[in-house]
Amino acid sequence: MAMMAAELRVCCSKAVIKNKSTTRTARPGSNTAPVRAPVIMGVVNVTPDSFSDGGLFLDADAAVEHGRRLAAEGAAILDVGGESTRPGAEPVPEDEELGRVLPVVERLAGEGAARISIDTTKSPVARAAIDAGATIVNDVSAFRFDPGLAGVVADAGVDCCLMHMLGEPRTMQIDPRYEDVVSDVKAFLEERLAFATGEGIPEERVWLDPGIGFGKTTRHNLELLRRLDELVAIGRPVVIGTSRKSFLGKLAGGRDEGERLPGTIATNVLALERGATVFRVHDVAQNVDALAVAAATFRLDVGEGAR
Ligand code: PMM
Repeated sequence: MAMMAAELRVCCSKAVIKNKSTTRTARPGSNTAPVRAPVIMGVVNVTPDSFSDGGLFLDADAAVEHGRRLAAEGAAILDVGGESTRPGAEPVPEDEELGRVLPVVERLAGEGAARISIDTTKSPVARAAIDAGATIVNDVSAFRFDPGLAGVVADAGVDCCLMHMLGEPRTMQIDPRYEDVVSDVKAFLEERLAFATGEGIPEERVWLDPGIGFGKTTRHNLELLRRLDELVAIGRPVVIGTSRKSFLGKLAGGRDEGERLPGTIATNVLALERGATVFRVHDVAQNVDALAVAAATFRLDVGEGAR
């Protein structure tokens, strides 16, 4: 477990991810959850229809400029995606997705300011992105939509993030039901981890994500966050993506996408305390600051320049 943060092999130029040590912090009324140095994954959506930034960075120049800015603000990873996964979204043809993401991955990877993650469920897109310099495959279907993608990851020797989703984006928000959402998601992630290792991906290369908002009600999302330590106990780094999602707007009395940063930060701080490692966000600078303060508080580690 103590090796996890190091296993992420993130380029650590920012203070918030400088300290890779893992310590245990007691939390009232519960077991102890490991608190790890937070790693920020900035979202670069090259799509016309993503729920909060669709259409803003469809042009490759705009997407690259956005990625540069997020890296400068402290994102250690840039997650480049060319297919929206918003509820109800239809799949995007492979060549269209490739045309959106490839020029952006090539340029951002070439600049080396951050690791590049490719947010895709398709083998050909992942393969081309890896050839262009991506070192992480973020698959929101956890190899369910294209099982051959596991072999692409294994052969390339890159990392992957496997996320839970109930069904598919087109239908996932239609009356989602679980027996116990945390146990069900945990069983799914364990099964997907076993599939990945069976396909030749070393366990150290697999990160897991509960898929906040992917076939979940507000109560499901909150239960997953409240009991995140149960997913951390699987023993792999946990990625969390609450950024600007609709349940945050509902809980705050009806906030639009652009007004959900306070809710995003609240959930990320809680997730950090419960052991999450990677935080997928749109608003990098603000989350970097918030998580630096939270991490220092949990570890009583004020870092250089703050003594
Ligand atoms: N959320 C979205 C897209 N990709 N990947 C991971 N691993 N986790 C997430 O929660 C996640 C994701 C949807 O958000 P966006 O449309 O703003 O990118």
